Amino acid sequence: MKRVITYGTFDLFHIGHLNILKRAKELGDYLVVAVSSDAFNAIKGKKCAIPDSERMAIVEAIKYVDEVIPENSWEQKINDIKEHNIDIFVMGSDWEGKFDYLNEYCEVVYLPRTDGISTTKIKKDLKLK
Ligand code: C2G
Repeated sequence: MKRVITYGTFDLFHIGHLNILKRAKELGDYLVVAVSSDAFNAIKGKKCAIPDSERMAIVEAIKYVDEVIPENSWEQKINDIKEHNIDIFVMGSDWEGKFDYLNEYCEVVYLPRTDGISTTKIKKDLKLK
């Protein structure tokens, strides 16, 4: 039973988010997704259009996702990997190299981002702040 984890804000859920969750799940049998809390996004300097409770509910409803946990800090990944018996840590290629330190605890895989779509682009196209 290969267990996979990935992290994200998943604001204004779009095909890029769906693709990475689908492909993360294809790497194993069980997918845990850590969704950034509003408080943590403030630390990341990201202003979300959708509150964390709704972002978590949407991710939880995705058929590739088996479990959703909150992401409250940059530092929780090692503990999450241990606590959830994770075999593979997955992130999109925009994070390439940033989480290589997790190689000590599990396999680290960066998957190519989906071109042409991002939450920032959606906000710009909709003229949201
Ligand atoms: N993503 C993607 N293609 C896109 C947009 C996003 O593959 N066009 C991926 C990102 O690479 C990331 C995931 O979707 O792996 C979630 O993206 P965001 O919601 O933007 O998450 P981010 O703000 O990068 O938070 O500790 C890690 C952070 O929580 C990641």
